[in-house]
Amino acid sequence: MDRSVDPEIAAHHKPGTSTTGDGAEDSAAVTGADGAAASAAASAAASAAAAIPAPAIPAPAMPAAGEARVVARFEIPYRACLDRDGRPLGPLPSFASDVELLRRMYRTMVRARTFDAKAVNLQRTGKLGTYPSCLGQEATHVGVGAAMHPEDVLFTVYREIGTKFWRGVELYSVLMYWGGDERGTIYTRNPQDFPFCVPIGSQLPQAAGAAFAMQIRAERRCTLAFVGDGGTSQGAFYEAINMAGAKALPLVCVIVNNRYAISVPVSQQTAARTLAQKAIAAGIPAVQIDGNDALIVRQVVGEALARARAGGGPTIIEALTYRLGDHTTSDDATRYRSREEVDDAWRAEPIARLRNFLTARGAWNDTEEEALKRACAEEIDAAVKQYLATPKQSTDSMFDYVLAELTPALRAQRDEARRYAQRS
Ligand SMILES: Cc1ncc(C[n+]2csc(CCOP(=O)(O)OP(=O)(O)O)c2C)c(N)n1
Ligand SMILES: [Mg+2]
Repeated sequence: MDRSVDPEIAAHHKPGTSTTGDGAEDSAAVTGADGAAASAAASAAASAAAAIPAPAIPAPAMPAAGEARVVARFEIPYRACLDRDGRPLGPLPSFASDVELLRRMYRTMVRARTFDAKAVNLQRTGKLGTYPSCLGQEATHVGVGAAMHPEDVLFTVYREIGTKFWRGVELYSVLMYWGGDERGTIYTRNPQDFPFCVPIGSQLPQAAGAAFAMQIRAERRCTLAFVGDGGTSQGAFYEAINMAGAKALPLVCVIVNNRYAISVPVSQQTAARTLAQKAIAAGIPAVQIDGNDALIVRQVVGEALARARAGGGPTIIEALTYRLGDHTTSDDATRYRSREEVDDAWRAEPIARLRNFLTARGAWNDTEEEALKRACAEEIDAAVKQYLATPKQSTDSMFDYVLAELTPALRAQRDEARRYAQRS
């Protein structure tokens, strides 16, 4: 990296520091281990360093011969508001007295779950393409939505319909997308948000780029990016969080640890005890939370976004949840996990938990539950009708928006697609 030409870095460094440090100790540390290389590098960088000095590298005090001295320690806090039955674990955040907010969160979680079941049925009857269920993850998804500001930018993976619904994406659009129609990525109420992202991890460098743009433009808004537990093994994850840490970008990354990447459990994915700790190498604050507790999700994501908005840089939040359904409609999870494990996960599921909490406070009742279920069913039926009645896009649309002029190979593919479409 050429620090001499990067105004961002220049802005972050104090004037008056030098490549060899402020004091004798620093100087020894920089030139001591590899003196020749260090001084060659120092002289090569001398003119640049004169203009934009690099920061001093603090030298650790020398340990006694053969002994180790701890130079840094890290901790990953865990946070939750409610127990499995929806009982408060202690004093609640102030927004918990906003009953209307909590009722809206609950309604959106139920709406997402009802839609989810319908989408799986549509796929089973050949009316939808492959579909990834969000069953069991609704608190993480809706809690994030409730913490974001409308002007923030959202990058999801493929499951987070609860966040999308909260931000105004229509049920119809989600059906169109999973029906294979790109018009399902047109979000009229939140056009700055990105569509679902299927290539694992690839949304993260884009999210870091969007956050960088916000920083350069001095906008007071943030980027929020989801990633799965499996996604944190991708190089793109590390590259993105490294940049976010180095540049103090307004990026909040929520790792949805649903315990599986298709059939691979987290224990086979990584030797790390938490996924949150991956943030430490990037110099980013990290926290692990109960992702089935909508209150703590709303709280911790809200705090992280507020800090990012105020210029405090990124945060990584690992939300512990469980994928109660199959990976997608192309999967059969009974082949790789036990009935007992899934039954136990059902006892910690997020919707009953929030309903218990609201009911105990007199903020929800059975009549409202019935009315909500009816309203969801009607709304979903209307969206399905609209989706099924939408005329299919021409196969040309796959080619029309890729290049201004098609290459001969793409022209041949377009013509083949036309012939295929006429046959089917
Ligand atoms: C780059 C890339 N490699 C592989 C795949 C195939 N694939 C689809 S989903 C998935 C697992 C992702 O697991 P995780 O990140 O935990 O997300 P989850 O599905 O559990 O929400 C894989 C490997 C892909 N979509 N993209
Ligand atoms: Mg996963």
